[in-house]
Amino acid sequence: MQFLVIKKRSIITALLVFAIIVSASVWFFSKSGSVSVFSSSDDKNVREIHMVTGEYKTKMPSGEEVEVYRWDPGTIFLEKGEKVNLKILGVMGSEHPFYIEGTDIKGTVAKGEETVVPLEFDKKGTYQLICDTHAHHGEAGQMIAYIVVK
Ligand SMILES: [Cu+2]
Repeated sequence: MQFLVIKKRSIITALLVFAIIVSASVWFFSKSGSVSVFSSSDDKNVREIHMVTGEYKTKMPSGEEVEVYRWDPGTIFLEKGEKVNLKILGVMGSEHPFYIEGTDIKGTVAKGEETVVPLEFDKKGTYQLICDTHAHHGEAGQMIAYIVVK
């Protein structure tokens, strides 16, 4: 009898501990689940592509100084209908006002700042990300990145 009582108590204790662990973990997982839903339900479906503004500078055999700016990477690939946040960090050059050919997308990348460009294309093709500053100056190189939508 004595033995049984102890056993019952320990069963009850074990059940209580079990119930506490279960409810704690349910609370924890539902909470962590809702946190990720609130903070990044979209982010999970939105891929990030990071880009920087770079610069090449050299002296040609003629002695002429040549300086070109570029988006780096110079080519990025997207699936048709895919959502991507293109995050461009301004590193070289003070300002790069840009547009994406064939879209309404335009903006500016400033030195030391990150510009986030949400992308989603419903047509396949190659879209040019063009920096307005360097496109028309007849400089050695235009500042163009290619967005390839497959
Ligand atoms: Cu530029």
